[in-house]
Amino acid sequence: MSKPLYVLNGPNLNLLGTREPEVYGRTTLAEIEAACCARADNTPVVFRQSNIEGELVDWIQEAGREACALIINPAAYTHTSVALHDALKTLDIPVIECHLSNPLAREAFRHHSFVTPVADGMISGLGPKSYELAVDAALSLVARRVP
Ligand code: CA2
Repeated sequence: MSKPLYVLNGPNLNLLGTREPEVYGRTTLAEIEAACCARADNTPVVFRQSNIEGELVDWIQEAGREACALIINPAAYTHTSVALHDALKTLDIPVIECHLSNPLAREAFRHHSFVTPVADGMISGLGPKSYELAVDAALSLVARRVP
């Protein structure tokens, strides 16, 4: 079986579909997981969410050992976390940063990302569709790689 695609989600994304639907929509994280699995087709997907920065660091390190590629929506840690930046920088698999909203169209404190400089690409602003396009992007980078 092929190596899985890891999809990691940061703080508060477990609330998707239940709070602030005017900002983040009505789709739940479980529905986004199902859409990612369908989009990834034969590639298995490991889909996780944590509110804890260190747990996300552990999972990024795990992805470096186990995954073919990583998609990460670091949520608020996008704008604060040197720890996530440092962990992502150690990876030699494709990394796609993914956001539901467009942080650049929001408050100034969301305009800086510690993740973008250590990602291969970033997809944002398309709601749950951002995740599906991130799956396409990650798997196309995997297919393009020389083993
Ligand atoms: O647009 C995104 O995906 C974000 O990563 C979402 C983060 C935000 O801090 C980033 O700037 C952009 C926030 C996730 C919080 O999710 C909630 C979901 C439902 C209700 C409340 C928060």
